[in-house]
Amino acid sequence: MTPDDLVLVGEGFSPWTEKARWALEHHRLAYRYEEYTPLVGEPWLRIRANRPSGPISVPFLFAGDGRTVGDSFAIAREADRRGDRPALVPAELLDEITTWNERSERLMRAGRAQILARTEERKDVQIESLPPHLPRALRGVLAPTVRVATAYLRKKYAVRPVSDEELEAELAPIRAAIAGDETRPLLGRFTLADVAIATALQAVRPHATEPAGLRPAQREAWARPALAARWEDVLAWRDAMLERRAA
Ligand SMILES: N[C@@H](CCC(=O)N[C@@H](CS)C(=O)NCC(=O)O)C(=O)O
Repeated sequence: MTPDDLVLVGEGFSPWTEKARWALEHHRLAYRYEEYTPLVGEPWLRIRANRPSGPISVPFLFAGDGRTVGDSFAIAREADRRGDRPALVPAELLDEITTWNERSERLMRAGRAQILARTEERKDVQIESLPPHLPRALRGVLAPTVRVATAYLRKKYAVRPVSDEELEAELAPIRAAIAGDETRPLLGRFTLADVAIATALQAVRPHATEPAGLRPAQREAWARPALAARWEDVLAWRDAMLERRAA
C-alpha cells in the first residue's frame, strides 16, 4: 500500500456509505471499496482499525499512510484534505454544514429504524441482507438469523421509531432552502450539506438506482410513500443532485 492508497469499508445499501463515496468521488480520489457485513464484520474491522473498544461504524476509511477515519463527515473532510477540487466543507461554512449534517444524521437514523423493523418482519428483505455470494437456497434457510444482527444494531445505536410527522420537521428546512429551485445547492454553492441531505433522503424514498447496493425489497422497505407524496419537490431536488454527481 502506498501512502496515497485508500480503502473504504462500507455497506452498499447505506446512505452514510454513499455520502462518503460521493465525497471521495467529488475529489476524484481513487479508492478500493470493501463490503462490510454488520455484526460478523465488526471484530475484523476493530483489529484493522486498532480500536478494540469504543464506538466504531462504517463507512470507515483506511489510508496507506496509516491514517484511519471512521465517520462520513470526517471522511469528507479527509477527502478535502487530499483533493484539490472545491472543498466540500469550506471553513467559512463549517457551522452551517454541521447543522445540515446533523439533520441528515437524524433522517438517516429514522431510515435505520424503519429498515430494521421491516427486516425483522419480511423474509425477502432478510434474504437480501445476507451476503450475495451465498447460494439463494442457503440464504432462504439462514434468513431468520438476520434478526440476531438487527437486535444487535438496535442496541448498538439505541434505535427508536420515528414517525412521518417527526420527519416533516427535518424536511421543511430543505424545502425552504431550495426555494422552488430544484437545482439550487442548499447553501448557494455545492457543499457537503447537499451530499449529506441528498443521500439521507433515502429515508423518505430511495432514488430509482442509487445507492446501487440497495436491492429491490430493501428499496421498497426504506420508502415512506405517504410522506414522499408530500415532499416530491424535495425528492426532485435530490434526483437533480444525483444527476449532477453522475455528470
Ligand atoms: N455518524 C456515522 C454513522 C455511521 C453509521 O451509523 N453506520 C452504521 C450504518 S447502519 C453501521 O456501521 N452499521 C453497521 C454496524 O454498526 O456494524 C457516520 O457518519 O459515518
